[in-house]
Amino acid sequence: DVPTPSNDMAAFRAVLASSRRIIAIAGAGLSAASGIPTFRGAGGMWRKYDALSLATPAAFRDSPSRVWQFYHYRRETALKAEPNAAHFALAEFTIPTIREQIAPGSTFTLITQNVDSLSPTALDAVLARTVATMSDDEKHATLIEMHGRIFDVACTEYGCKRRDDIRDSPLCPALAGTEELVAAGANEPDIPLDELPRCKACGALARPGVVWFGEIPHRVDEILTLVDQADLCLVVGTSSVVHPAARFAKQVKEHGGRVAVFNVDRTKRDTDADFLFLGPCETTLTKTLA
Ligand code: BJW
Repeated sequence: DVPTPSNDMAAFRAVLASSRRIIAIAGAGLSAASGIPTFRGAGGMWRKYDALSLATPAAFRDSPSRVWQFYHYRRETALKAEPNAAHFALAEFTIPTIREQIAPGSTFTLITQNVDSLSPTALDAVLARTVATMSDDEKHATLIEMHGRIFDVACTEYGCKRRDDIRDSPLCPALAGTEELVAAGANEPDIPLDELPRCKACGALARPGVVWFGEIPHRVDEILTLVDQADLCLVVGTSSVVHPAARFAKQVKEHGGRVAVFNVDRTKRDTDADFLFLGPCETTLTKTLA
């Protein structure tokens, strides 16, 4: 007896125009059209190992070499990727001076689970081709990368907080070419610890600057406040199985906000959806701009 969500784009645009505190929670489907594989479902990320069994602190303790090769492979893919129409559509919404679809004075915050940096790249590209400007603080406030960034290299030493955005390809000589072995599902070499990426400050072993299972996502206090205040939540290209992001839409719904889902398939969050736009988000989200 759950009501069927609407797919009426004109009605959605009216809700968008009248909402005051809007959030979008995005997942891997947002970057699928940019050639970045999703985590679950068809087109699994890494043939030999389950990607998700590598996204844990325990996996890194067990084999930093294996985990670094997995992330090196994904860094190389992300380095070549470019934002797609869905990244650009969301970027337009985050720039107050150019979004005609949202009322002046309303806020729009993009909370992405993606680590590929394509949303900040899209935001900079839209800013560069328009007369709009945004300070770094404004960008920081409107775009939250809750699971970190794949280009960040973070120190593992307790107390050393060093984190660098490094986009070198390869990140270090020992990782060169291993992406081909990963892609082929071949046995990976066991790279000695001292040849893996090291902290630029203290020389300790470094790790990918992403949030693994069991770790606390970035900026959670800020996110939870935004979720509490939101009167509209867009759920874009996420399977909504990973917490805490999985429950944001439900929380918005529970305090009387609306939910609009953009996904190629049905997901768990459809039960909370007032609107459901089934199809590639690079197509459906673009229609919201029309
Ligand atoms: C398209 C499309 C197109 C395709 N257009 N759509 C039991 C209950 C509750 C919680 C837990 C529990 N047991 C354990 C937990 C906690 C755990 C968790 O949620 N586990 C679940 C698996 C049960 N969570 C955590 O540990 C998190 N930390 C935490 O909870 O801390 C406690 C805390 C929270 C808050 C406050 C205080 C304390 C951390 C989670 C970290 C997740 N990390 C990863 C890896 C990041 C690094 C990396 O990239 O390697 O994040 S896992 C992976 O999943 C990645 C993603 O961001 C995340 C979500 O995946 P996503 O984006 O939804 O991708 P997919 O592939 O699942 O879905 C893609 C979707 O797109 C599909 O629906 C497609 O249909 C669709 N699609 N093409 C539109 N073109």
